[in-house]
Amino acid sequence: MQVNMKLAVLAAAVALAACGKKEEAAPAPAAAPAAAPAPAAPQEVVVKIGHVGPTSGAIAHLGKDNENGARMAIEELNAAGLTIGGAKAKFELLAEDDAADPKQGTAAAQKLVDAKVNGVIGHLNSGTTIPASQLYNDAGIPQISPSATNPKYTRQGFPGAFRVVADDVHLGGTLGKYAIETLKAKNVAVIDDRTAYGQGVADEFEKGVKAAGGTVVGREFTNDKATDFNAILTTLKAKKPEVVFFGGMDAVAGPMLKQMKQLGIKAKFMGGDGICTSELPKLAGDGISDEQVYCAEAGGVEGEQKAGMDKFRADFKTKFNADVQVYAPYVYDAVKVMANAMVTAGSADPKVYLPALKATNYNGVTGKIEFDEKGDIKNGALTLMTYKGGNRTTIAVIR
Ligand code: ABU
Repeated sequence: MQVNMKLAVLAAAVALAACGKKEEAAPAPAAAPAAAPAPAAPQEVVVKIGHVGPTSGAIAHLGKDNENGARMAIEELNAAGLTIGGAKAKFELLAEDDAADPKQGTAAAQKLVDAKVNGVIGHLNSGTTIPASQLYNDAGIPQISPSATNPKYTRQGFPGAFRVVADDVHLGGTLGKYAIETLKAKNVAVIDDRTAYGQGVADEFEKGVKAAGGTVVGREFTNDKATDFNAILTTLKAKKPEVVFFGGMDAVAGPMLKQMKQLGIKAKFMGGDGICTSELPKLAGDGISDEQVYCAEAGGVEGEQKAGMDKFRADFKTKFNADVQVYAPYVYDAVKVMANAMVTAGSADPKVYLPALKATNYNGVTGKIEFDEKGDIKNGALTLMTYKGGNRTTIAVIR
């Protein structure tokens, strides 16, 4: 016990002495803090580009056409080895299907917002593009539509909303004037599918007809999933129109043409860009005859610029074993325009590259792309077309 006590006292004394020594010790000279190494520049920046179109449903052929345009651009961007702000850029495509349905459109948009995409190309339809644009705007994500033509999209005051094609005011108005002044119709009938696009372009067509001195003898509507038009076509037949205009997409226009033939309606058939596809002759079967259908693509090139578009179409056919439907080249250019803005700004951060996107001055396969203060393409073109021998044939490119 005693030994133990002695040891305990000794240990306490040693500990105290050590403490005292510590207190007495002169403070060590402060070592200069080592300079923090500068953060290394990232070797690679991953750029997520969202794309949305209907890759299922009745117009899946158009959604796939658009998506393939995006795919082609992304592959070329990666092959080019671009750098953004000194880092090698790796572009990734996040492709979503909205089935041309407004509700599925906002669900797809939310997925892309949650995935923190750097920008969005799409959607294909006006009816999906407009509600989705609210989500992208709220999230500060720039969006370029390659094909939605309803004017409302760029008239909401969203700073990040852009469009690389002409709108329905231009499209419908020009076609209305063409029906009266060139096709020499006096009486026209109008049908629309009640979508944001179909109803809008039909309204603009009506205005164009009336402004050119024509008469709208009947207006009927259907929907974008309908297959039976006998009732409305029979009503319109009695009014003897020389032209029937349809505001809607090719999947509805095809069967409508067949039924017009079955009912013996000999009128010319007109529509906007939604029917002006490579697929229309297949969808219409024997319901389409040469120079019966007139439509317009909401863009176009002429002169020296045609070579670039022709090469794109040939490359697309080789790569996907499919003809361009309508808007693949516009999607392709939209992706390149967005990437170009990121390279120019040295950042894929939407806040940083948005000013460069607004200031775009880009020569693409679809021609020169510059945006006006709303985000619409400046000096947009239209390509008037008809069908001969089952193929789209260009009549003229007009501005
Ligand atoms: N512009 C024709 C097809 C897309 C849309 O605007 O709904």
